[in-house]
Amino acid sequence: MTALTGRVIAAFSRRFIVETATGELPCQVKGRHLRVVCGDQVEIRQDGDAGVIEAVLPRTSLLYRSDAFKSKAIAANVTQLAVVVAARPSFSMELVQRCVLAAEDQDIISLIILNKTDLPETPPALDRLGLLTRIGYPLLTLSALTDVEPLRPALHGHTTLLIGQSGMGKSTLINAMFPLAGVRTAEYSEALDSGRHTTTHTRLHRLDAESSVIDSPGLQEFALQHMDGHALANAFIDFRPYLGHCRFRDCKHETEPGCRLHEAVAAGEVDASRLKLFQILRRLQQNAAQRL
Ligand SMILES: Nc1nc2c(ncn2[C@@H]2O[C@H](COP(=O)(O)OP(=O)(O)O)[C@@H](O)[C@H]2O)c(=O)[nH]1
Ligand SMILES: [Mg+2]
Ligand SMILES: [Zn+2]
Repeated sequence: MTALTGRVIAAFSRRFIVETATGELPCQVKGRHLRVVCGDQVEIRQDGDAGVIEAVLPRTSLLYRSDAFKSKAIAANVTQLAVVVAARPSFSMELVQRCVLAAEDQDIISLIILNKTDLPETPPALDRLGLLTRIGYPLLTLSALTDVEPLRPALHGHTTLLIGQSGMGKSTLINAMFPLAGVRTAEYSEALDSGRHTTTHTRLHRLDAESSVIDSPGLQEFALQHMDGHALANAFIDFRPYLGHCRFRDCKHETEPGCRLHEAVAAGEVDASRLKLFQILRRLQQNAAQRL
């Protein structure tokens, strides 16, 4: 038995692959209460050609996936979120913004990738993304079918979580950047004897010693319900210069007089659709809190 530390590079339900200094090891988790996700730094005890995860080291960030009823942690220690969109099929600007908000809440930087630039509908898609690029979010344009090289410099030095609605070209990007991704996944699911989990796993692909990409095929939506109204407003980085300057300290930025955010919208300093999204999300959050 040997004690080791390593990083979780594949998560299949309750089974994991951990990368250590000496190689990759299939692992299970000790006990029912230890929560382990892809990207975690862990302490393991190796026994032959398998291991047991005994502890999770402190995380710098943790992102949650959500559905109607619960949220579930999906990736730890992510430093950058990359949201993939494309002109066809059309993408939801609300979903892109929700992703970026979840990242802001964890102090993670965001990158928007407009894929399929070979499509003629690309210019209107670029226009729609202006809502976020005007605020300062970086945008990278590429065609994954032709050339993924423009993406590499943006990934350097980061653990990037790659997400996107289905059809945007996420798998095409992953396969172009990591040609062995499919083979490794098959190997892992054999090592873990969990073939039936291959479609719901999360993977960390290494680009180089300092850079990696986490891919989670099922990822549709991030959880925002765990954020309170204050955290939510702060996640809108374009609101930050105005927060704390409303007439009422506890302003909900709804219909209160002297709301500095409403003034900023009226003056054209903040986009009206951003304030509207904030109000929608805050109400969802309140409803979720009432259900608990
Ligand atoms: N025209 C064009 N099609 C692309 C590009 N990248 C991916 N696709 C196509 O978009 C479709 C969805 O791609 P896929 O990678 O499966 O998307 P995912 O659902 O996000 O994983 C496939 O038919 C791809 O061939 C691109 O750069 N240009
Ligand atoms: Mg896919
Ligand atoms: Zn206000």
